[in-house]
Amino acid sequence: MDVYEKIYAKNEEMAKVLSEDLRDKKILCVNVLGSPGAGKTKSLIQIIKGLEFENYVIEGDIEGDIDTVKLQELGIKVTQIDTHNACHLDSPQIVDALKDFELEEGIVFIENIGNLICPAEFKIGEHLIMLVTAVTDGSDKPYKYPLAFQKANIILVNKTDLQPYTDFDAEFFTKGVRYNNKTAPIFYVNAKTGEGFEDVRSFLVDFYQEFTKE
Ligand SMILES: Nc1nc2c(ncn2[C@@H]2O[C@H](COP(=O)(O)OP(=O)(O)OP(=O)(O)O)[C@@H](O)[C@H]2O)c(=O)[nH]1
Ligand SMILES: [Mg+2]
Repeated sequence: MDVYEKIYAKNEEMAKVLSEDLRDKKILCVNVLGSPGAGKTKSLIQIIKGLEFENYVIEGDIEGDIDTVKLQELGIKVTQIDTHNACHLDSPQIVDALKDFELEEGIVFIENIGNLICPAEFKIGEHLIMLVTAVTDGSDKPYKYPLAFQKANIILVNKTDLQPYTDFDAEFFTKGVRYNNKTAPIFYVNAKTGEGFEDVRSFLVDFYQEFTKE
């Protein structure tokens, strides 16, 4: 096993332990993936606004705390990880960041680094992957970044208010998603107004109920 394989295996092992530990504590962990600027932070704000759980957010960024400050100002419990140029978060970083919270039963959302490549390859203890894309990203993204779409459990297509200004083709997009992923529901949302987020919250509530039943 070369050094990269070793790092990868260690990360996977730690993710498994973390995910089981969180499950025992009835804490659902959601890994939020998406390209830079697709609307991950704004979507999280809309989701958390109407979600009656204890909610926690880990903000992953290459540099800076702009998103963390936004969430803090809204009274959301949030902590920051700066990866300093690394293109994805890993399990040891999450284990460390979770120490910043006094966790109760509820949901931990982890906003991963904005890209559709590496974050899809590294588990970080999540039970659910939420992929946020936007009409402005283009409808070809499932074809170009298949792994992220394959791994997603729920897909948000954001910025529907901008649809008239783009050539986003919903049929082509859905075909691409379904080629990789037969089951993930696709929700069209507008994080600017909150439109469409009711259904996203319902999905999460139902998922949480199933998750805590087992
Ligand atoms: N018109 C419109 N703008 C949006 C919508 N959602 C987000 N935005 C804007 O798009 C920009 C990026 O949104 P963010 O939520 O910061 O995106 P992000 O994916 O968290 O970005 P990074 O953390 O930098 O990767 C901001 O200027 C938002 O105000 C939307 O539904 N419609
Ligand atoms: Mg963000």
